[in-house]
Amino acid sequence: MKKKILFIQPTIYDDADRPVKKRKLYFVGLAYPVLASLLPQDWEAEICLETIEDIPFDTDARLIGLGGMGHAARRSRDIAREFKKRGKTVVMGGPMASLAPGIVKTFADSVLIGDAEEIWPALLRDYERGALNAFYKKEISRFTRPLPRYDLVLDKNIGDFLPVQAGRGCPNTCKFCSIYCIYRGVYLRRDVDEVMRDIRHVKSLGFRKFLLIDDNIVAEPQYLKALCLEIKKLKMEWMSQCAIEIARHDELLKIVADSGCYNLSFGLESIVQKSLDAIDKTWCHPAEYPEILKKVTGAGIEVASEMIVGIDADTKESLRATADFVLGTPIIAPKFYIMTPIPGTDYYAEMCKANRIVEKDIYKFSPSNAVITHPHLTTAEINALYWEIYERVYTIPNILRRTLFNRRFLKNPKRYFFFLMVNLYYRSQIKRKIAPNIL
Ligand code: B12
Repeated sequence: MKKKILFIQPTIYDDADRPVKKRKLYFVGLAYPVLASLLPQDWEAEICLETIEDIPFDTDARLIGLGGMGHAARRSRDIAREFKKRGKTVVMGGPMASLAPGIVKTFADSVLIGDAEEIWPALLRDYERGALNAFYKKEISRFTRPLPRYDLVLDKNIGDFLPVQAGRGCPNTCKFCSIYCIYRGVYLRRDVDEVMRDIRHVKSLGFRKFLLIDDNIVAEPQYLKALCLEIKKLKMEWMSQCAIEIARHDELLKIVADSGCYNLSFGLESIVQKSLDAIDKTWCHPAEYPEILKKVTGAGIEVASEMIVGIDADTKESLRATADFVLGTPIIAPKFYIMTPIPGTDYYAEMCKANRIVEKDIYKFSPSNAVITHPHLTTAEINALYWEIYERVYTIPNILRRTLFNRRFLKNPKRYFFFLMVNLYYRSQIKRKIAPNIL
């Protein structure tokens, strides 16, 4: 009989501490299809997407694989405990395991730190001979991998795109960012041919779209150019996230747009230069943001944004001005997060040292809950300003202006209806005081 592992992509808790459940899950992570592709022949794998599926706690799998992301790691902890009660072996990996392995080890039998590609087989061998170590870590020497096992998620109610990864890590050194604190500025990328193999496979499975889940697809502009010239031939559509740097490369921006990229997410973080400097994002200049956003949307790529509320230089005025700023730009799906020190990041170490963390239970950290002291604002003020910004940015007229009245609407009505649905969904979450997210 084959040995079996059950991978679980956990959901998160809502404010009433209930696991969030949905009918459809748009974003499927790539970790489990990758880990499943690296299993020896005599192993089989099952993936459970908890947001849309019940966890089969009575599984015949003896080994349980769990990931953990940010504050969602609390759900991973609770799932791990349930499986431990049932005598299963729980192995954990992913960003929280990599950043805070000591914490994660308190509820998992074994913790894989960093990338799994080169150490995962050793972990499985140790498990088979009953000699699992507490921690596993091996930096990858060359970024290459077999075709991900997408087949394990195809029968589930997922979005109309699959994840593909070209590169990993980011050369920027923003101290609050989990990716910088895991990869320390190292950027590794796969050969264009190998990435194209995955994208072609996604297309052969009947998908017209894919999500490049890279942390910063413009980390090496020449590489991105070579990749996009190949992607263009497939006549597919794709989206991704990257540094605003992309707007500084006119030719590249055009090539990216021509290759089918229709949406990029930018970490703009703040409109206050001092706030950006305080989080080591000195290379971003808010004064340039309007021009950058105009350029990217002008090239035919819609922009989603991520911004932070409650960095040290923020004031009531600057945060209110942030809402004005967003409303004055073509950003189609703006998102905000309260400044949170993620355990394991340099920012967390700095906040601990300065004794500024007021919430000692890290499982209470969330995107909508201020947990550190601030020079000008109380935590209650930050929380209130957070919802005030969201309320203003997500009024019905503002949503319509961004989506249906978008001047590119007629070019692709289906796309803008999709953005309209995303905006309305975020609005409904805001009304229920849930930090907007498509799980
Ligand atoms: C796609 C994605 C999502 C999707 C899908 C989520 C999912 N559960 O898979 C969506 C949009 C739903 C999402 C949501 C969230 N996300 Co997210 N997401 C990503 C993104 C862009 C790609 C993930 C991915 O597939 N990577 C590719 C795979 C191959 O890499 P990997 O996941 O690192 O896996 C490798 C290793 O880590 C390891 N590994 C991973 N898991 C496991 C498990 C086991 C058992 C083992 C052995 C090894 C292992 O093996 C893999 C191969 O080497 C990452 C950025 C990134 N670079 O990872 C952010 C990221 C992981 N997300 C992040 C966050 C904060 C969140 C949210 C908490 C956001 C929010 N505010 O609500 C939620 C949490 C949702 C949840 N239920 O857990 C942070 C995590 C920070 C942290 N310290 O944990 C990241 C790093 C983004 C960032 N720059 O901050 N996310």
